Amino acid sequence: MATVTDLYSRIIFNSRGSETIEIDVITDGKHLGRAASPSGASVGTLECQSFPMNSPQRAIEFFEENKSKFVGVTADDPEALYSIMKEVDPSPSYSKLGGSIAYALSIASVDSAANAAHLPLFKLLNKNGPYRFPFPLGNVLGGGAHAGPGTPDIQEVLVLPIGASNIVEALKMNFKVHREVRNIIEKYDTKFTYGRGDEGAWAPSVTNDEALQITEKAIGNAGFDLGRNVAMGIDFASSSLWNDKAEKYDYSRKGNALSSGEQIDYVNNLIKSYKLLYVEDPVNEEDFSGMSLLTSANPGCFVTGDDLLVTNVSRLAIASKLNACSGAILKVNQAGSLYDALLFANGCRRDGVGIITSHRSGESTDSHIAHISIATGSKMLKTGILGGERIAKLNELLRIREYGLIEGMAEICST
Ligand code: 2PG
Ligand code: MG
Repeated sequence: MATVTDLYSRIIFNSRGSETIEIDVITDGKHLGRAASPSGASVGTLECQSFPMNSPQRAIEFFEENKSKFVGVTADDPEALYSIMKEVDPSPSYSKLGGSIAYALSIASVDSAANAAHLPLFKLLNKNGPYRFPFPLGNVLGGGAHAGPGTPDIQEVLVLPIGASNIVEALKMNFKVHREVRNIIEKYDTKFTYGRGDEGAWAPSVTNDEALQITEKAIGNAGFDLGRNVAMGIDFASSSLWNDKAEKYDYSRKGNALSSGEQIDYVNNLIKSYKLLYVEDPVNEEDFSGMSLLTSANPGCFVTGDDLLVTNVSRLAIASKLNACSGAILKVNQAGSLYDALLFANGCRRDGVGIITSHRSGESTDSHIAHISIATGSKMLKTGILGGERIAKLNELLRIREYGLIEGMAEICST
């Protein structure tokens, strides 16, 4: 067991060049743990606020005033750290401390404890396993809040290498499809400059339908069968499309708007046409009943809540009661601390909801989420596709292989 002896905080920059928080936790005077908080562009309304008064500087000042309270805590125990965070900031969503401090502090602590115990982080967080590799959920073509004008309204067209028998093969398959997507885009968008969005996905000037057709073709051109070797998925990020006043989904780049019922028909049709194995936030963040309709109509597809659930146990309880989700995004910084996120993961396993551990569009070069995905029994790990901050997580999976503790790939059948 490692005891926290020193803490340091600083402001660094994320992959978008925006300020974020990094914390160092030292245990027993010598073991360094370090973590930096990510941040989203399509943010759920009920997510933790990243910084008090939207100020990273204010977050650092508040942490520095209070950090002595964390000295002496057992760093191996996310709950012990959580209890002290709650004494410092009893608000439900860390509005005084800031979600970024809660994230960085809780992950740096277990990082340090793992170093002290000479254990990989996933094993510190889950002593007994079983441990399996999550399937990498790759973002190959994108638009929405992650890319500029002219790109699709749909935020992410995703691929999942379901036919891969090991993690190396899985990563290679995603990269191969991503390369093929670029080759095909050149035929659709003659002015394409190989531009990419926040997560490394290609960001061409094409319609939603073309984006899906391009990805389907790319899977074939890469030598894979759709739905057998590689499956497709979509993150609609529907809350970014939802116009509350008009009560419509505003596909402004395409130039039309859909009512709630039309959106559900559209999603159902896309699931059929492209054999989608995964749809994320297909309806806006308050539409639990729309999610229930999609979940019951599509037992072979992970109907997944991101902005809908915001990694929050109370939202999960509503969803489970209504059978609204077969998949749940787990983003530690939506919940705040690692302990909050681990409680959410326990709830998902209890309710039979598949866990998809996820990065944010604004990321650091940390790789902790690779370990968190294995410790929580996640079926998938969502990390964008390319760029140093995305590859950092995927390469960590390859290092984890060397421990010889992982028993193959996750079970992917949805229900
Ligand atoms: C999402 C994420 C990551 P953001 O919507 O799932 O892809 O985006 O971090 O911008 O919320
Ligand atoms: Mg999402």
